[in-house]
Formats: sequence, C-alpha cells, structure tokens
Amino acid sequence: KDRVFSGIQPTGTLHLGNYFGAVSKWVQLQNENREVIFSIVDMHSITLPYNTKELEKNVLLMAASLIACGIDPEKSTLFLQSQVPEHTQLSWVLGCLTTMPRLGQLPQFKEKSSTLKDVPLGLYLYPVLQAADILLYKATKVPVGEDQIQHLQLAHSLARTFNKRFGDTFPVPEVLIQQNCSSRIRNLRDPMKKMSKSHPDPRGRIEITDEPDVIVEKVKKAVTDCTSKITYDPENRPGVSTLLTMHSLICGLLPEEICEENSLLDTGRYKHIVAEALVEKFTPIRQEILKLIDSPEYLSKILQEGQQKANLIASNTWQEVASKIGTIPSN
Ligand code: AQP
Repeated sequence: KDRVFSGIQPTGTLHLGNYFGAVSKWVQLQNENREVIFSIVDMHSITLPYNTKELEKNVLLMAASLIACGIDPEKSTLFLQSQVPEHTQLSWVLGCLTTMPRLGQLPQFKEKSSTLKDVPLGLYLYPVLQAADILLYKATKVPVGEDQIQHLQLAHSLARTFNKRFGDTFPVPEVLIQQNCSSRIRNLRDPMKKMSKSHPDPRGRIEITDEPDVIVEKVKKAVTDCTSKITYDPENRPGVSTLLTMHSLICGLLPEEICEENSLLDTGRYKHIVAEALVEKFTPIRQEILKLIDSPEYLSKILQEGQQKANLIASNTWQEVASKIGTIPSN
C-alpha cells in the first residue's frame, strides 16, 4: 500500500520555493486520500549554527504555515521529528551502511560546507538522517523539490543495501517532483541560486507571511535579464522563467501558454501580473497563519497527536530493524 512521507526544516519562514516545490504537492496527495505523513525536521535544522529561541518559534510558525497551506491534521500525520527518537536510531544504522566518499560528494553538503571553517559532522550526516526519516515509515512516495534528488538517490541505495544485507525490509521510495516545475524556484535576486529560507538576503525569497506590498516590491525588484520579451527558458533565462513557473502553478496554464497570452507585455509589466496573482493566492493563507500562530496550545496539541500516530509506525519498524541487524529488540 502506498505511503507518502516528506519533511521540511524549521530554519525560517516557509517560502514560495518550499510551497511550489513541495508543500502544494503534499496538499494534493493528502486530498487524494492517500496515507500521508509530514514531519517538521528540527534535528536537520540544528546541523548548522542556530538560535534556540528562534528554533522554538520557527517550529510553531512552520506548523501554522503548513496547516494554513492546506495540510489537514485530520487527514495527514503532522509531527516534530525530534519527538520520535527512532529517526536518529535508524540513522545510526544506515550511517554504518554508507561510505564517507559517498556523502562527501553530495552537492548540498559541498555547497553548505564551502563557507564554513569547521564543518559539523551533523551536516555531513544530514542525508543519512533524511534517508532514515523516509525508511522509518516504509514510505513508497516522497514528494520533494528538485534540489533533493541526489539525497533521495542515497535513500534508494541505502534501502537496497539494507535489504540485500539483512533481508527485504524497506520499499525503494519513488521520488515525486512537482510537475510543471522542471527547475527549482530561483532566488529572486540571484537566479543562479535556489530560493532558500536561510539565505541572508530576504529580498531573494517571498515568504508565505509577506504582506501584499512586500510581495509586489520583491517581484518588481526580481532580477531578470536584458531581454524584455517574456519567454520560458529556465536554462538561459532563469529569472523570468521562475516568475512564469510560479504563475503557471497558480493559474494552471503552461508557462508557454502564459507567454503567448502576455506576448505584448515586457518583463516590467508582466511582473505586475505575477505579483497580483501571488498576492491573491497568498493573502488568505497569510491571514490564516496569523490566526493560528495566536493559538500555540492548539499547534502543540496537533504536533503531539501527530507524534502518537508516527510513533506507532516508527517503533514497529525499529523493532524489525533491531532484530534483523542482530541487536536485541527492547520488548
Ligand atoms: N527553491 C526551491 N524550489 C523548489 N523546491 C524547494 N525546496 C526548497 N527550496 C526549494 C523544497 O522544499 C522542501 C523543504 O525544504 P527543506 O526545508 O527540507 O530544506 P531545503 O531544501 O534546504 O530548503 P531551504 O528553504 O533552502 O532551507 P534552508 O535554507 O534551511 O536550507 C524540500 O522538498 C525542498 O526540495
């Protein structure tokens, strides 16, 4: 039976890259009546320097944001990764089944470690913990943004290695990438980079809680190129193509159809249309977040209920793993 799993780090405010690349797909899968499990992966977000108070705040903000985006705690399991200790336990086992060169060559590790003088071991192990998150729930489908493909390949090979060595245990999960979003959503100020929560310049990302005038301003200042015509070419024209991708995901038309519809406009005028569509789409979501964030007890209760549901599956898998690898199961 299909089981969907995905996670998001509480490293900052959910942005439109997260929304279009992952969360909108989560909501769609949930509404197709599949078994869906989503985790706020706080253990991942301590792999880089962070502020403890900010982390606490960001966990609740992320829970509120996901619910406001359409994750329904009645239909989905929504929980906090650190509250289910089997994630780190399985991560250790999987860490013993991969090699240092395999982890060291992953692009995200290379990029995130390149600016650090002392690289934390946790950053290196990040994709192993991610594989544990997925395999612990025996997930068959994992909806993620395009930037996560290499990490998912590691999860695949860890599932295969485990199964070969200890007997069939984990399904090899299928990666689901948002259709119509062939490339990742780019940073608005630097389209060579992806839009990211932790990038120091907030002007490069649209956060889900941005006020309408902030959205308009960020889109207006988005870096495009010296061609004013609207064409969709993610490879050569990443700036304008990111605007078209987001617009397309909101209105349901293909980027090429939008280009045709707006063929008389230049990029400057087209930006107004995109900004308007974004404001219309995200204003109700922002208002819902503001309401939810005022009820921290409600949010904590949702996460606790999610934890209980997640625990049932996680402890079963862990018992199975523990007995297969030759350690003594605890019950
Ligand atoms: N720019 C993006 N375009 C498309 N998808 C994206 N995702 C992230 N950025 C983009 C997808 O969002 C999901 C959750 O991401 P994450 O929080 O687990 O980690 P991340 O990929 O490292 O995201 P950020 O926003 O860049 O966070 P920081 O700055 O903390 O590293 C994933 O499915 C991801 O693919």
